[in-house]
Amino acid sequence: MFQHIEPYAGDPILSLNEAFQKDPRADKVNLSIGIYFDDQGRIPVLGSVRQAEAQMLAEGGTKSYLPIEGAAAMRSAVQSLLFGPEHEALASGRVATLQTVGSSGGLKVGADFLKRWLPGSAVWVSDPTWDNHRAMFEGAGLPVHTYPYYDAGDAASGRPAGGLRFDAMLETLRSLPARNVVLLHACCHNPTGVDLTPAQWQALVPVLRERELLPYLDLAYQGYGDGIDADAHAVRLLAASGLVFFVANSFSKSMSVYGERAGALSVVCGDAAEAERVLGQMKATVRRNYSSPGLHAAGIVSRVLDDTHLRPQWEAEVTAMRERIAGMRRSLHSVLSAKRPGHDFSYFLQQRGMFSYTGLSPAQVDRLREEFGVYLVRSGRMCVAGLNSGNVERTASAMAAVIG
Ligand code: KET
Repeated sequence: MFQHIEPYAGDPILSLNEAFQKDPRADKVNLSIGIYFDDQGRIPVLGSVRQAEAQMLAEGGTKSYLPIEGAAAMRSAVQSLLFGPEHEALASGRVATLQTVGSSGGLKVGADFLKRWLPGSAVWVSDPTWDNHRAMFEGAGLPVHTYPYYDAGDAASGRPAGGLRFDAMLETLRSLPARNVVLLHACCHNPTGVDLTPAQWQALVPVLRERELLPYLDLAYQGYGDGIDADAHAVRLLAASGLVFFVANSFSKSMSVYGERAGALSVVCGDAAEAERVLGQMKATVRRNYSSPGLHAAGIVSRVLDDTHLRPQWEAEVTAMRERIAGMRRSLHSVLSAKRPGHDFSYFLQQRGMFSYTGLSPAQVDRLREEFGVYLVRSGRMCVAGLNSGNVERTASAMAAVIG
């Protein structure tokens, strides 16, 4: 029956993380998967999250199913978090929000919905993007293409790597047929750490509108760029511009609740009646897939966001995580600059969020892993959030050695 089945090559990120766990070397460094580690190298359980869980345990309650679209309290808390509590789009009821199984669940539910209701549309992702974007949208049966994004530099003209090819990106978007889907990282681009500036987001809006494109925002790192509200800038700008768009958002990183699978999908529609129909068909999509999302994730997220004590505590915890990463960027930059003078490492300071695109070749990445036990994704993506005061020197020395 199953003799013909091909072996699974594994996922480039998750397989690497598994290989790291099996590595017996005591001084190994995990800069592969997009997970925030604290200065002791642990994945923290935030105090705000622990308290929300303690509240839930004390209250008792049942373990019944949630509705298909998730918990009402979580859905409305997500809406306020993304759009700000007073946003017109919320007041007029034109945002359809579902709690989903992580933001991955949201991205895929949205992809299945698009396949059914915007037949013939293609999806355009940045070059490069998170590998799973292509896999998920192609898995839903949609063609996936790329638009120019990261500037790898040009040796001939001396243009350095690390910028954004914004003009080329706009030029491609201007050539797309109507109703094509444009996947955009709302902040902290994965894998490059290179984001659009507010002015560039502003310049993007008329192109999306004139070409009748459907923006699909992925907001997986809210709070890791400039702050919780600042990182929702793109969401709020598109909503204020009257565009119809999707946004999948994650709490995996912002609340450090990876395994709880806490995320949501919101669709900003033209009016409340459209939003109701969209929500209905999204529910149909979920029902025939995983039926309903998890209760525990909803309890954590809604309590942390809505409780007058837990909310500021969480905001302070997010700030501390963001600032610790920024500190690691500065340390890595200064140690590397000292070890390899004449080499430009300023990209570590300019790139935002959890990731830096190092420009290391796959061969250099392999050498880092094999010889020094330092794990990066083979694209050269480094999760800066895996650095700490105990491993940053050694990581910098290893990098300096492979750079040569
Ligand atoms: N979007 C982006 C851009 C992203 O980087 C991730 C996870 C997700 C969505 C999914 O998050 P969820 O936990 O489903 O809400 N990225 C890291 C982990 C992974 O690959 O699954 C990573 O890039 O390492």
